[in-house]
Amino acid sequence: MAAQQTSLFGDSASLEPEVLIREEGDVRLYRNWWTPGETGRLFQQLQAELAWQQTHIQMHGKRVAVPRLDVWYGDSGHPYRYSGVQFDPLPWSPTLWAIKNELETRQGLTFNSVLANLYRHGQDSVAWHSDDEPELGRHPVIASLSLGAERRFALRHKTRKDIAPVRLDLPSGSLLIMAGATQHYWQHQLSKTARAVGPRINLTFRTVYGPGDTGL
Ligand SMILES: O=C(O)CCC(=O)C(=O)O
Ligand SMILES: [Mn+2]
Repeated sequence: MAAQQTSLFGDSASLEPEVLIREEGDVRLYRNWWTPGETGRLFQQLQAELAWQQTHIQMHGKRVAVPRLDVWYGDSGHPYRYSGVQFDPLPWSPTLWAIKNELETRQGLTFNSVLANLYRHGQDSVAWHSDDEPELGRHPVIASLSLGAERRFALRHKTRKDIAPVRLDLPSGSLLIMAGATQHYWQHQLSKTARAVGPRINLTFRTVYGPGDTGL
């Protein structure tokens, strides 16, 4: 029997995304961007390989631990600031570099940084926010990859009550792309859950502009 040819990019490379937001934003979901076999291997590699740390931010004058572990990787010279803290990226790890290249090849996009989040259990989360820091430029393209436990993600329009919020469980192996004016008009969150859930890794690939770069 002839050996079956397995695609480098899994079986879902040609699938069209589901469009989740098209009004005052652009959000698309590729549910099966990776095959289940790939997600298990990548989750284990990233959990072991990345320098997960506890980040603290300034909130109302107090130093507060964020409810998750995280770490920035990327090209040097592109620091990122939020909530009063500057993050200098670590040099690309081998697995992150491979994922970045696969993303760029398959989606025709380019990135210079990634924020990795590790949600250890159901009490880890990300509160409502927009990724609208000035160094992300006017219309950031953010590619968000999910691995591990399925968790509830939501988007809500900042001002318009006539546009329904979007809620969905992000499956392991999915790719969510937020582009256009999404960060300007919409906020997103990953809520806590009382369910017993395993860990989840999320990678948000971004382009961070420096003061000398055009594109701001
Ligand atoms: O974990 C997620 O799905 C979202 C993470 C996120 O929004 C962020 O890190 O800015
Ligand atoms: Mn975000």
